[in-house]
Amino acid sequence: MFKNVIVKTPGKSYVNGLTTSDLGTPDYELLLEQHTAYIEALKACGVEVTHLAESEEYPDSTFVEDAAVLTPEFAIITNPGAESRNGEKEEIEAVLKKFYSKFHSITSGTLDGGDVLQVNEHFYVGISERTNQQGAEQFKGIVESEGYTATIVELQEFFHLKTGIAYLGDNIVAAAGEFLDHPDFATYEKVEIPAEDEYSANCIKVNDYVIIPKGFKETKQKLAERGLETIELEMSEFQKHDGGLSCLSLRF
Ligand code: CIR
Repeated sequence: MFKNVIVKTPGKSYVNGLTTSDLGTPDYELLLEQHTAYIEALKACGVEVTHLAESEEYPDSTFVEDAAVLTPEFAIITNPGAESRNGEKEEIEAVLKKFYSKFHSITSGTLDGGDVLQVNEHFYVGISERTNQQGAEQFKGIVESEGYTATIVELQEFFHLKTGIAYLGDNIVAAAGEFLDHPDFATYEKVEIPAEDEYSANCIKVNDYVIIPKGFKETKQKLAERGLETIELEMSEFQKHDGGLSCLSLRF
């Protein structure tokens, strides 16, 4: 069960942040509404929300997931691979000091939290545009020193590992694209997400609910068939900047 989440309001500078999509310029007012709804959904899942104020100097900093990876016992401060985002880790580390006494840091390469998927005592670490081999190897070494295990996964097409796969508990993953037939995920039961619904592969299981983006009926239906209750959220303004549901919070 998750007890806490950390979220951060997007600043006005969000609209000038990084993106690879051609979905247009985000509407700031709508973005804030969607962020508020995200927080309400998390509260409905029974977690305590730590809500950070916006930072105009970091346009992408609402995507707090990329700056840290959290376990019940320790925090790993990452080393975000985009230069304009690298400094985000400092605020997150300061905030996490209220919750953690044991810290590790990625220092010998780059790593974004969006490239890390945890399944119980095991981590999958994606090599992407943002996470390099050295960062992934250092991460693997850290978690192994703490009694966890890790697999490094080379990404072919996805932006981050969790852009295309989510763990939903009970050995079930939601998977899209390159993860549908990926040997590293062969032992999981799969909620298969078709190409046209790929955005909904980035969903989050928070206690008794799976939060999914709105507008993906088939994904909702497939989750319902497995007995998973969903909360749907409009995510259009985050999608415009390559962000999904997992990116917007640190859950622990
Ligand atoms: C970026 O390019 O860094 C942001 N615009 C999107 C980050 C999304 N984060 C994530 O998938 N974990």
